[in-house]
Amino acid sequence: MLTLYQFNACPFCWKVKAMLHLTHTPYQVIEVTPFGMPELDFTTHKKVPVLRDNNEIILESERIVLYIREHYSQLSPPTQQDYDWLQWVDQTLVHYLPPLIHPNIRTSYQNFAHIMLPNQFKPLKQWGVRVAGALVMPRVARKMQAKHNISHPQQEFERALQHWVQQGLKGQMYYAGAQLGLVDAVVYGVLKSGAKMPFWSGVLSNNATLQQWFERCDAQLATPTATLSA
Ligand SMILES: N[C@@H](CCC(=O)N[C@@H](CS)C(=O)NCC(=O)O)C(=O)O
Repeated sequence: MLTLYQFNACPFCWKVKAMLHLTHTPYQVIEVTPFGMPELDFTTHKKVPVLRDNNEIILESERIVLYIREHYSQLSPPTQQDYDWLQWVDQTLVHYLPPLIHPNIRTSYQNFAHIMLPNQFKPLKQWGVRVAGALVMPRVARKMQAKHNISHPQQEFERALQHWVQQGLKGQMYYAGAQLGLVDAVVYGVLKSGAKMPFWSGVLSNNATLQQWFERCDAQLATPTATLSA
């Protein structure tokens, strides 16, 4: 069985999970400990997601998505236009999430309730990790915001999603027409990573077409095909 090494909060990992769900591929999840990532001792790559398929170790979310398509689905290979959207997700869309989730210590602390798995650590450590995360992440998010020239995260995120609706969906049910596909799964997965956070309901209420597409994706992609490994 495939094993996905992940952080529950990681948008790149949600992208991979959406692809596994799209292709109905069973997998097990190992939640990686953020400090030192000891679960990844078998590789020098200290980033999640990592996918293990028997002896094969696949790194980097886009490569993992393409690997799943090739080995675990009947989906056609992506076109150049599909690749452009995958790039857009990694190089544009994903960068809005940290400043939206961690704009300040208070909101970051509240959002950590959705980021951390319940009972991920013993109670005192769970609280300590949440506090430490809420102290560190707003600073990290501000740095990323500056690096990617984001001035108004919410407005720019909503504009990016308008772009997806107008140029990606183009009035269709899904990106490729009537059929849910790889590009939908990748965009949906990244968005799903933030869907429990308060900012997300505001985004959806401003964009009915996005909301309808997201609900259609949810109906098909939210069902896990995973088992949680201890
Ligand atoms: N390009 C990578 C990005 C993955 C990535 O940045 N993962 C973050 C979590 S969202 C991570 O593992 N960070 C740990 C670290 O940098 O120490 C991919 O697409 O897989």
